[in-house]
Amino acid sequence: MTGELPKLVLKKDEKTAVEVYLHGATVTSWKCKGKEMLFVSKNAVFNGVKAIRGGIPVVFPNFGPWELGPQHGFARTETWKIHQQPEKDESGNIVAALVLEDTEQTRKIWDYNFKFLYTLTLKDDEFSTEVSIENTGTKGFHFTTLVHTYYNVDISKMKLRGLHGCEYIDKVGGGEKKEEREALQISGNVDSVYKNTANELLLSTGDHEIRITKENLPDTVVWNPWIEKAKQMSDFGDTEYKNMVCVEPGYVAKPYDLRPAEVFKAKQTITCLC
Ligand code: TA6
Repeated sequence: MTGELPKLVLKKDEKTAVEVYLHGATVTSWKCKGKEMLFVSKNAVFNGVKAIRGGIPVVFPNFGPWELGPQHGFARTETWKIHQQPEKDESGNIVAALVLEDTEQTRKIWDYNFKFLYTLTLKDDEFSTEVSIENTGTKGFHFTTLVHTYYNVDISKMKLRGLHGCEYIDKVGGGEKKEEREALQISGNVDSVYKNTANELLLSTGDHEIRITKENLPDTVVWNPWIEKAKQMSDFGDTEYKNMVCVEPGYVAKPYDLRPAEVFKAKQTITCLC
């Protein structure tokens, strides 16, 4: 039930489109070649309060548990404003932008001034999300940010390449490890924070090859809840772990210190290669 929450539709043609809700600036659909590339749980809640379970939730100003506010920060549960309606650019791509600025509500839990501009660009086989975070106040602040991208996959066939040799924090098994595998496959609960990863990763979903390219997002989180954690999530089907994986580019291993008037820019580009 996607409800009546306001959203933008970026439509290039009958087989190429993106949907993004103002709630959390959450992209909930990227159709490429007529196929839905992103996973959204059939139990996802669209009540304008809870974070939408799936698509591309925006994590800011904190990745993970946060002593000041909700896990993964407030960006994914705030209502963003339309900065630019979807429109065709000179190259025939569809561009739209949403914006989130500090409010009385956000300042109550995190007393800083910011402007987060989120620009979406849809091309034929490629979709990018650009992050621009400006410190609009007089106080410096630190933050972590990440695009929490959920992909439709057959988990029994899924392979993720590009993390070989990276150091990572294993949040399931504990400790810091080094990735020895050339291609990551998942057969259990995985929650890993890979540090200083390559700017290009290749995700084989079982049906498609998706190239994940990132700029100024040095880290990559890989997550699948598997059986027990899937059961514990009310907004996630008990067996949905079989057809999703999260591959999440972010700036999360250490916070970024943003000085007054400074702008932090980052970008994720996902391309369907076949
Ligand atoms: O990105 C992985 C992760 O941090 C996991 O630890 C898990 O908590 C996941 O995010 C989902 O978090 P959420 O708050 O959306 O349930």
